[in-house]
Amino acid sequence: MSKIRVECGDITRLRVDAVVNAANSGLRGGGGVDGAIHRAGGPSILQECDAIRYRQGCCPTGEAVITGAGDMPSKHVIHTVGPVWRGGQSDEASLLANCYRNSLDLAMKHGLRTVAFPCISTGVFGYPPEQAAPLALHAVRDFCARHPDAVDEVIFCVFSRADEALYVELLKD
Ligand code: AR6
Repeated sequence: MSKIRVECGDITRLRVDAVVNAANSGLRGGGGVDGAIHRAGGPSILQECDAIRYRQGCCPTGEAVITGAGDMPSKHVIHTVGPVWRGGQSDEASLLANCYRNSLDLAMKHGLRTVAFPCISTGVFGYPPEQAAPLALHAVRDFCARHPDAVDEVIFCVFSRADEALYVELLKD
């Protein structure tokens, strides 16, 4: 059984097996949590991202790739590319669910047992947080139900009190 909980704060400070990055398909770093992860982890993360892009090209929306975590206390970064919100009729929901599912799948394949997610797509990419949160939780619960021994703990690492309130309410059920 996996434990699912919410924590409010900077994901780069978490001592977990994997932090998930809300990346872009070029894997070149950027703003938001992506920028924070590359700043905190140092240049090795971008070097590994460059090597991945050289090997397999860009990371499509909904997919995930893995690197080390450089100078961060976590061990790995799972970079996933969330959908840009275009009003909700462009497959955003299933693409966002794929991010959570594929990130956990990658964690499972690498034997990583504690995983922290930011609120993927809800910053620069504009996905409404109140729609993203139940979807994220459903995708994670579904994965954990299908793979009960895969991970010990999934943390939703929110960055605002508003997002914290959303997840606290949803986790009551
Ligand atoms: N720890 C945890 N969460 C954070 C942190 C942090 N240090 N910093 C920001 N957040 P965003 P997106 C939250 O914009 O919408 C980048 O340029 C933030 O408050 O980081 O998927 C990439 O390169 C929000 O709740 O990601 C892409 O181009 C959440 O992380 C694009 O932005 C996601 O916001 C991806 O946009």
